[in-house]
Amino acid sequence: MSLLNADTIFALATPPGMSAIAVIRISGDKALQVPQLFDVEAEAVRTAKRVFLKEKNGTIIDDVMVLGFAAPASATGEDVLEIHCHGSVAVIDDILSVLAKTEGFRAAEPGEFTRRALDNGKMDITAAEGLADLIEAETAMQRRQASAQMTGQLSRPVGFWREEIARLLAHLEAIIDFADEELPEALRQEIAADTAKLCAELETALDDQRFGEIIRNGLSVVLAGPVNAGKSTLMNLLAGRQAAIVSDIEGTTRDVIEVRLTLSGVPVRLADTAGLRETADSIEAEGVSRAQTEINTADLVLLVIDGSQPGWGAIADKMRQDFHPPCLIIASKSDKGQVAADNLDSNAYLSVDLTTTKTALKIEKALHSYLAPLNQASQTPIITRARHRDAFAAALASLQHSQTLSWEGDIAVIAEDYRRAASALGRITGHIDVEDLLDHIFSRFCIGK
Ligand SMILES: Nc1nc2c(ncn2[C@@H]2O[C@H](COP(=O)(O)OP(=O)(O)O)[C@@H](O)[C@H]2O)c(=O)[nH]1
Ligand SMILES: [Mg+2]
Repeated sequence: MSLLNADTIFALATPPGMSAIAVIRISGDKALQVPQLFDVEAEAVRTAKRVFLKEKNGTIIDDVMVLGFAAPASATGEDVLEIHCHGSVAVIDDILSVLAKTEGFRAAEPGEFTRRALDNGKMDITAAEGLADLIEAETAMQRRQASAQMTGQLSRPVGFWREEIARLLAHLEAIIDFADEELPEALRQEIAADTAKLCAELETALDDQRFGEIIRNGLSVVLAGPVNAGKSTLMNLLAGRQAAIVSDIEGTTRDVIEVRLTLSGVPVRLADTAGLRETADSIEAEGVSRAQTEINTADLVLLVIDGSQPGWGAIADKMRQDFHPPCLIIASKSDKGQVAADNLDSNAYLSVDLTTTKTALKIEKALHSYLAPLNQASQTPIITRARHRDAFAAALASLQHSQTLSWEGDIAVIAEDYRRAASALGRITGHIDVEDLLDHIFSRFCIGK
């Protein structure tokens, strides 16, 4: 236990401000003695007790409920006490200030309860990430993915693969230890086959079209195109509010404006950008450069262009050549008369009148092919962050490298590859050390196996 962990920590667990009930959570060695600080004798382990917390002079602070959990059977693995008081700013302040003045107690740092749960083996890193995502979830899809990760959707397969790699590694180490003996061909084949199977499973997990990251961060959709095309008008239409300034003055939008919305159940981050053009205005030029950065990292670009102007098709076609992500062309101002584009098939773009709210639905429908796969994914993806993806890719690369080596000459290098693969997966859950796993596996080996 570190010195900091020796403190008993406390925090308001509910949002600050006025509310019916507020919960103050306390974790650490002294947590269960807290009622005594308020002149209350209450044994509250695993029972909710109604008590009157009092000031030193005997006046009642509040009529509260206390609920205790004794270590290790608590959320943090330490003694925990919850005080359910009335959600009054004054009551909360009184209780917190008594705690703050007491020796051995201090206010918790952000995330410190979860950190202690992690340190005490109550959860692994993936569960902590899942919990953070759950708290931040704004859509049902994000909530489902977060609870799945919190309850082992990622850590289960990772644990299984890591153990499988360690099992194969144990065989390799045994072979190294008994180097003078003939290498059993059947064992070599079994290890090769099991490794190939593992690689295939890791490849399948990686081949997920980044759905997990997209669900967590929102599908990144960028509105791009020439100035005065209607990008900001479209942004406001989809957002259902005046998020961006709309005007017929060219170069109105300069900074990137982002709104979060849900389209067909899918969380979307929609970014409005400055119109793409050469400009002498240095601030607008910075806006254009920011627009280009947004475009390069987007999942989808909506290229908005004034479809009532002759020649728009050629401009749109030229612009989209520079876009890396998939691009949907939106020809605006159809109310002013849609000019046909010679170079584009009529179903290669969407002709819209952005002055009517009905257009929002039309655009949402047109986005269906991008949104539906996210909505209909048969199972929740297991990778939800770039760090998971990097670790999976590193594990796969090490295993694949091992398969290119010769058993006769390079068995020690092969073993090192397995060790690297296991540590890469271990980084995901925070179980980096392979040796404990090996000890466990070797303990089940009998001599000669
Ligand atoms: N008639 C008509 N005017 C539009 C349409 N879309 C945008 N506008 C107008 O075009 C001008 C430029 O729009 P804005 O959204 O600021 O363009 P941006 O520079 O691409 O962001 C504004 O005066 C809008 O009201 C449309 O579909 N029809
Ligand atoms: Mg604009």
